[in-house]
Amino acid sequence: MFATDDTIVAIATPPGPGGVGIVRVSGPGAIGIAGRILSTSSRLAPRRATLTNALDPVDRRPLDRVLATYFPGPRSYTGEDVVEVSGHGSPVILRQIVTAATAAGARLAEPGEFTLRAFLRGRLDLVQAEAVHDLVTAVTPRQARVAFDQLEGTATAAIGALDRVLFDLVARLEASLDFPDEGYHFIDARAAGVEAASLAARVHDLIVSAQRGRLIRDGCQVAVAGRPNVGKSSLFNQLCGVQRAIVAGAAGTTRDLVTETVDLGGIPVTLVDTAGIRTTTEEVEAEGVRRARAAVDVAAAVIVVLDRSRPLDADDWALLEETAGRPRLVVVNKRDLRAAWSPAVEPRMAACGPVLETCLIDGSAATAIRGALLQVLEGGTPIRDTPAISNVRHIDLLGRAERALRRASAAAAGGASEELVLADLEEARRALEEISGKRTPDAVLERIFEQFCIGK
Ligand SMILES: Nc1nc2c(ncn2[C@@H]2O[C@H](COP(=O)(O)OP(=O)(O)O)[C@@H](O)[C@H]2O)c(=O)[nH]1
Ligand SMILES: [Mg+2]
Repeated sequence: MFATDDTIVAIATPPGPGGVGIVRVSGPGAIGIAGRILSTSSRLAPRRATLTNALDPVDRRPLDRVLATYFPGPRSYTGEDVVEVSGHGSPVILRQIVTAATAAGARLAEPGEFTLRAFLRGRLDLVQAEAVHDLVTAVTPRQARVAFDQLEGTATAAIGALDRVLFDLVARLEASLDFPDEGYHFIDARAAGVEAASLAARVHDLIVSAQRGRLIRDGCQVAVAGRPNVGKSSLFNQLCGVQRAIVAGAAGTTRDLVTETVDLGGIPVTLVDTAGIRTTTEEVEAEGVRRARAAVDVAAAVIVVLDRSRPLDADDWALLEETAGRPRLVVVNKRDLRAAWSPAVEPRMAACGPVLETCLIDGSAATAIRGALLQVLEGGTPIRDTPAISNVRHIDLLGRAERALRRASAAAAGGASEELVLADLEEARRALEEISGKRTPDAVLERIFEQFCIGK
């Protein structure tokens, strides 16, 4: 990757004007560079805000009145000497301060490089570094909570607890191999297999709860589908809380996909309003219908909207059939109008899962729809506490650990040698260590940190 022994600089606050803007300098040269870009005569006192001026690198005239804070390593964010300069949030001034710092010997930081250094210097493990990114980019309070807990170490602790048990198991099995003649077996392959199986079950439980964590971290897509004019756009708008999609009496109004992300019980849900699905020969509408079907195909859940004031037709049944077996909410709309049919007496509707009857001309049904949709997304059991794991990279690696542990236990049960069982246990350990960053390939590190913004 990049050098880790030089001094880096970047604007840490978002682009554009703001109340305050912060330039962050980290590395062995931080304090020396601060001395050259600031007008303070004395060295900055550690962890104290010092009121001073930032100087123009060319004519040494004051650029801005700033507060400078020196965080000596190793007890700083990056683990190195850090100086933060808070000026007025003017992009021009902040850029000039950065230029002054580079003229004084700093290098422009790459995205995520401050956090990468924190990781490399052991201030954070990889899971916590990833949590920093999740916290910064969270859009719902619940995402922020999960990320903050992980930054505080919940996920690290959960993985660490598994790794300790596994480490102990591997150590005992290795000792049995290394000292076969001592007359004392620390543990034999068969017993190790039994322990591996129970550990696999613990990993599995963690994966199950992590799937729900993932829903909070990554959110999901929900498509609103149905025939033209049943009230899809009305439902979409009410869930969004704004008049986002055009609602009209004419059939075939919505032609392209309209999307909006909403906070549904802490889960960032991207709702997709679609064109009414019907058989049509009109070119633009037909394309809309194709896009609608594609959106339905990729969505995590589908809301199928039906109109109670008109008899169900072949298009309705086709959609119900296509979406059967998927996480789905069926909304039977226009209950204020005279009913042409009723879900209660329509025998084929019995197998449709949750059905909600609504009137969507006012907002009165929104709460009920949100509640029903949340239930569909959570798979029946509400996500109450904050799951320890939520990141798909961690979930994949936990899966790899679980498979290796199951292989170890199956091999041991089949009478395999200590060496063979050990190989699978080692593989499980490697997977856990890749999560925490103890043993993570550089390419993976690069991929993780390049998602960060510059200055973080
Ligand atoms: N009476 C009645 N009309 C509704 C209801 N929901 C939607 N509408 C009307 O039905 C028409 C089509 O609604 P829209 O949301 O555009 O349906 P879409 O084509 O499925 O997106 C509009 O004129 C809406 O005002 C309802 O519950 N009752
Ligand atoms: Mg519409």
